[in-house]
Amino acid sequence: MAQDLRSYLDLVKRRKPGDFEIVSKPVDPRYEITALVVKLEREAKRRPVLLFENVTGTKFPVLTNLHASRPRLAAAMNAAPEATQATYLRAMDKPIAPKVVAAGPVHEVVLKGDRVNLYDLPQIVHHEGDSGAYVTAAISFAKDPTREIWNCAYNRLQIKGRDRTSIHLTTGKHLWEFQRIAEARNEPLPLALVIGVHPAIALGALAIGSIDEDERGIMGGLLGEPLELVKCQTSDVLVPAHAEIVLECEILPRQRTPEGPFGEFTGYSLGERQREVVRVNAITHRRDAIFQDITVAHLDHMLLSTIPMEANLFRAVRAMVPSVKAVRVPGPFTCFVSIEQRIPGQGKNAILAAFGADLYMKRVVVVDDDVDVFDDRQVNWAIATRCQPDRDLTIITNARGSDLDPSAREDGMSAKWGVDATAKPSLASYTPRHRVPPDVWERMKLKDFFA
Ligand SMILES: Cc1cc2nc3c(=O)[nH]c(=O)nc-3n(C[C@H](O)[C@H](O)[C@H](O)COP(=O)(O)O)c2cc1C
Ligand SMILES: [Mn+2]
Repeated sequence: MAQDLRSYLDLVKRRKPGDFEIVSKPVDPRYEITALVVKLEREAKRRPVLLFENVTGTKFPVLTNLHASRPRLAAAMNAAPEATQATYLRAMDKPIAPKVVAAGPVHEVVLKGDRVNLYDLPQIVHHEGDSGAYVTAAISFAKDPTREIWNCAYNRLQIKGRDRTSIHLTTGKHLWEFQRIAEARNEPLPLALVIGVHPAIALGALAIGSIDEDERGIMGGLLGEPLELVKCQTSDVLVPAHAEIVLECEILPRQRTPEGPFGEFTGYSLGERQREVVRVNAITHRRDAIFQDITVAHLDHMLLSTIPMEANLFRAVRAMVPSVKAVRVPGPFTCFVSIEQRIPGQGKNAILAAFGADLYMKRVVVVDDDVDVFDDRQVNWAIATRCQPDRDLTIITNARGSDLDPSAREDGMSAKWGVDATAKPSLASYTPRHRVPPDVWERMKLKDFFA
């Protein structure tokens, strides 16, 4: 499978021409791109990939909304939409190690020293109140300072100077761990921030699991072949050879800078925080590079991250409750799990497994397998009719959660609640649901009564 963004864009155009819109009219990167994405979604019920050719203040075209459709993400993994989760799980189970190649188009243009200028990039401001221009589609590639373990993640960058950005590292996540190890030795942490990739690479970057799991192998698993990497020009960090743009960077030890306000994926803005500082030592890119943006908190962002989250949660719950049927992440910090409960207590165990598998999880609702977790009404019905809160609610206090939860009393500290909405002691012995007798259901044909 081709590993570059452009081949994937060609695929999108071939699959469904209306799924790709080129905007050649000039647009202001301050709010106008986000406005068009959100208006298309809300008013026209459309979520095409958008390529803005003429963005004020930059020569780079801006691509956004790439990930805003599940069938498009499935196509990126060469999967049918209904096989999305199974395909992702297979890539987690059977990762394909990356391979280093001698050269790649990402090095067609190399800018070092005085030629590094982040202000040449599109200065995109997404929402009212944002403190400045942000890069929202950068994937970090970094190595544990003590061993050969690599990590990838999305980390937002606020542009702070010609060669400076802030970086948001979620407390307790893997890149944060690497940075803390480097900082304890008073060393910078080399990393690369990669912008503009095939969405299989984007989905792989968001894999959640042990710090020892290499996201680059999952990217390979999704691509069906080893991810091709080239060495950076100013460090030993390895980056996708076919990427559009790479920022070769270091996170500086013992430095912090104010970051935000920024409209987060939660739909809120938490105001200014102190964040780690990135120095950019080189920018490399394709000759006619495309700059990629992700519209924070909208479908482009949320669909992309839920596929890897749901796969990881499914894997974790299955390790504890083999008869798990489905997992859905319907919104921030929340998941719904359905299980075929064979013995009492498995609902509670599913809750524990989900909390153990994902730092962000704050509310886990477990239902029986006759409830469709993709239908909010059914989940609410199960909570209302199968749950006694004094018996079925589990509250965990003072745990780590997302540092972007506005309800937290202290950044990143959170209580968590599990709701066991399975029928007790078992679905089979529970008060029956009513229905029309099956023979009558079969016999009554709509066409015999209505035109
Ligand atoms: C568009 C987008 C932006 C994100 N921004 C950040 C960010 O700024 N900081 C962060 O810690 N995680 C961010 N995330 C989430 C992480 O990438 C995700 O939790 C990832 O799994 C973390 O990697 P790790 O599990 O290897 O630690 C973002 C995700 C997406 C899809
Ligand atoms: Mn990781």
